[in-house]
Amino acid sequence: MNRTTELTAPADHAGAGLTDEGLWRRATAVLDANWERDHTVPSRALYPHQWSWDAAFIAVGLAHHAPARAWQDLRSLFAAQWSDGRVPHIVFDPDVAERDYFPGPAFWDSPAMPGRLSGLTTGIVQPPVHAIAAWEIYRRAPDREAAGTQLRWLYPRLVQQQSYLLARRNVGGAGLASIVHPWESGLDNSPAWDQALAAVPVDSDLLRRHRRQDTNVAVQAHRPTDDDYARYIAIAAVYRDGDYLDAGLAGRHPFLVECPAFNAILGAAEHTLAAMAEVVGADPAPHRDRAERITRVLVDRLFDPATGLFHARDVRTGALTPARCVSGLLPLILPGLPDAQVASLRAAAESPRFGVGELPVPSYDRTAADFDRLRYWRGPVWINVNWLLWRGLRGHGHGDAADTLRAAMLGLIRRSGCHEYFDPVTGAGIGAAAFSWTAALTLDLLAAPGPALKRAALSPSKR
Ligand code: 2M8
Repeated sequence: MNRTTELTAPADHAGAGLTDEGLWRRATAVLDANWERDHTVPSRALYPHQWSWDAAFIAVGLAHHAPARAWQDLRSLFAAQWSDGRVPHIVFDPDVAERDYFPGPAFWDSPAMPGRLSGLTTGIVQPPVHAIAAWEIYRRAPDREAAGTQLRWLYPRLVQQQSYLLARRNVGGAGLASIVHPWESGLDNSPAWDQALAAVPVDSDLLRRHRRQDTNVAVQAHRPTDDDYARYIAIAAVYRDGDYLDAGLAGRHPFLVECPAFNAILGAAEHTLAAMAEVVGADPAPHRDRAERITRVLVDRLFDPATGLFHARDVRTGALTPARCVSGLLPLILPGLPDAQVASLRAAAESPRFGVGELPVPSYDRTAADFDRLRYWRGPVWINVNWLLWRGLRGHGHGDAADTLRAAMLGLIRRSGCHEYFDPVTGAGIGAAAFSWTAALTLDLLAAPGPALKRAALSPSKR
């Protein structure tokens, strides 16, 4: 599938009535079409390079369909890890033209950076979902010995990734990682950043000098605004012009936020690394300690008993954002989250604000005055965060709620296709039509044990 056909592909609509087997075939077709040499692109139309957290979600799905590609995808990403341990949020494909994605390699200028090891990359990061992904591929591997070799290659790199985030990004000093750009959260224009971003002046001239490309291939009203983009470019330029150095960020960087979802994933990764350490012959104890510490600090620092949710903290002002976002539910993925917070998050997920039911949870409080059902991370339903929530509910023994959520996700994708995101009112697909993480996580959801699915349809011979 090429850039122009993806947004109109008929195969991605009219999926109602699809059998599990048909859905499986559709999802694997998306992943096959988006495979590029040694990695998967999120979407040929909108995102023609390799993205960091996308690669992790994609690997979870590839583990069911093409395990060798799952390992390869993660290895391609980690081959571009910087010497300080950071895993870049985009690894650019040198064969893709600069004009096909903005901001591309020329803007990030990473070849000039001393810590870069190989490849053209950005200098910012995304949530570290990769340990969870690697463990998922490993535990499903038909050949555990070969998979163990892959784990031994990845383990020290995953440890370095965590060390970078826990040490250099501990800007607030409490033991949580700060993000230095909204793109680092993966939830780009989430209302969680509105207050912190309001302090960043909009320089409209930046958009005259740097042309957005996303609105050439996607509907403007479904994407971040021009003001958002002007701020994104300004913040990225400040970090780039400081050589992507993290020392002294507290005094000089315009955007510093502790995100509950990013830090929950960081803690869950430590928990997973403890299991991995046992396999590769390393000491699991420091990972368990770190998982436990991150969980404790997250609860102390980002949980608001008044709302029953976790909230982002602006490190520059110390204030918790009032916005109730899906990121505030994701600490459920922490195995050691205390019962009180687990109960509170489940209640929030089932409340009218998020309302797991017919549809999965939206990215933002449905009852908020500025809930926007079409604009990217300000309302629409996204499958990756719902998949994390599903894992969290299952992990804490809330199998009934997890089953409801899984049925809602699969029902939506069956009806509307492997879209990038979905209208939280009608369920219509929005954004890229053949989106890799939606396809990948569909495979994981179909393969999971659960009441509603016809298991026979998914036996390996029929795949
Ligand atoms: C979106 O973000 C990129 C910038 O990184 C963009 O809008 O161009 C987000 O949805 C992010 O979470 C995702 O990783 C990326 C690629 O799918 O697209």
